[in-house]
Amino acid sequence: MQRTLILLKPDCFQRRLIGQILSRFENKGLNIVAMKLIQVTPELSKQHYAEHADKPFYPSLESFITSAPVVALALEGLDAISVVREMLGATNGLKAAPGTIRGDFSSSRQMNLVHASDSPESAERELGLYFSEDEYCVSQPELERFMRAADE
Ligand code: 3AN
Repeated sequence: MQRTLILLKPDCFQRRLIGQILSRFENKGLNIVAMKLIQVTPELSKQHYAEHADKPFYPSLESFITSAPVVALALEGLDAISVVREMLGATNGLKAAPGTIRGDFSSSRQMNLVHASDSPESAERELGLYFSEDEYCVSQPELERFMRAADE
């Protein structure tokens, strides 16, 4: 089992797409194990986007991610990190395949609706930025036995 950090970004909040995007993760069989609505601060943005903090586009990225609330959530599931990245599609909504979340809802590189961790190392680091251990609610969903076999 893996955990991954998801952010439903300000464009998702403003466009009232949070319910629809959450449904796609629920429908896939991923479990929500932590979730909250927060305002990202400039400090948190710099930590989250540490790899981009020196790039010319960073000021625009920070201004966007701090412009409205985001929903931060932790999803758990088998191969959750790569499964969610596949569900999102390419970073640029114009290039994301139809059927992916960005392919279906975004026409932008910046306003691409959802962030998801891209590796186990990123997931561990990013989950630590948004959640403390006592914020996780782990339970065995009743439907689990209809979502996958016991030995999968
Ligand atoms: P992903 O969200 O698919 O993990 P990242 O981490 O490469 O993509 O990029 C995060 C955000 O940084 C993008 N959503 C976009 O807003 C911005 N970004 C990334 N690369 C560029 C670029 N070359 N020019 C402008 N903005 C960029």
